[in-house]
Amino acid sequence: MERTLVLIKPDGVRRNIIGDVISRIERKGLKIVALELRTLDAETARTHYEEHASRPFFPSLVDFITSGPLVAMVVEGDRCVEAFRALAGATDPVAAGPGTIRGDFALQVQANIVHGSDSTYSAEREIKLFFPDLG
Ligand code: DAT
Ligand code: MG
Repeated sequence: MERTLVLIKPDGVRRNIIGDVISRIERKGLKIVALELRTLDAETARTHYEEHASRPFFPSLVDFITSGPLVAMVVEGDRCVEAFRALAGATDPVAAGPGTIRGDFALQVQANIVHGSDSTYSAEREIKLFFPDLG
């Protein structure tokens, strides 16, 4: 069964919409198989976003993702990488369609509420980083 890493980023936690995001995942028919509230250290944040290390927004992205507790989840289901990316909507929340998480709740590209792995390869790497004990 395919798995993906989902984060409810610190902006989503601060805005008290953990329940709404989880509800959308469950309504879709996806299964949460691991879940943890935690605050990332900078090194873990830099590893998680390593593909963006050379981008100008990288330092700000690391500050943002470590700015408070986030919810990390492993989500399982048929084509769940693609399915969750569709639930999340486009990276830029202004371009994200209504009915998507980012489209409904966000306005700024950095504070866009959720992360979802972009491929099964990324999912495997990210799940290992967040949940090293998961089989
Ligand atoms: P996604 O989260 O949709 O996979 P991404 O991997 O391209 O998007 O970027 C990771 C995060 O970095 C994204 O959720 C928000 C932030 N980000 C992306 N592009 C940005 C930009 N041009 N300015 C500021 N933050 C940006
Ligand atoms: Mg990405």
